[in-house]
Amino acid sequence: MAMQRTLVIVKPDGVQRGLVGPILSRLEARGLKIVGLKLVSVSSDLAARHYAEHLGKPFYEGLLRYITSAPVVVACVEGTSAVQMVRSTVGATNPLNAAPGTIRADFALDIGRNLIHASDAPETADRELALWFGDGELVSYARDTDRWVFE
Ligand code: IDP
Ligand code: MG
Repeated sequence: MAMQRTLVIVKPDGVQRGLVGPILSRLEARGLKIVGLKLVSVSSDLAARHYAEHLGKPFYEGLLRYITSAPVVVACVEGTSAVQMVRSTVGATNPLNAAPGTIRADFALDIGRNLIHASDAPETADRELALWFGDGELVSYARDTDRWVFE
């Protein structure tokens, strides 16, 4: 299994509701390693670049208003197959369809307030990480617990 890095954003509702800890805890508890972390007030330019694939969709304007409405917490997490690991821990886009035990099922009700973003493919992760993190903001380090997480 290949080591990957992926982008996680605790959206404004997650920060406002005091769920940064519980959300990041679930990823940490799985064994994923945080290698980048910061609080960001999102500019409309960054929001538009991040969500460029959704331009023209009915929910696009509302989505940009949502993501720029209050600070977000952005993290880069690393682990084996991290992209898929994180997506499956996050759950389906609509909390209504998210499996119990996933973050969106356990903490959210509305597709327009679904708490968290996670990159959907390795190429997306590379593009998004470059968008949100500058040179030197991601930190490579060893964890003493790694031999208890990885065979
Ligand atoms: P994802 O976040 O699970 O990858 P996408 O389809 O990429 O889902 O949509 C990006 C974000 O746009 C969603 O997380 C959600 O915040 C918002 N969104 C998607 N579909 C709708 C919708 O039908 N109504 C309102 N917001 C939506
Ligand atoms: Mg998406």
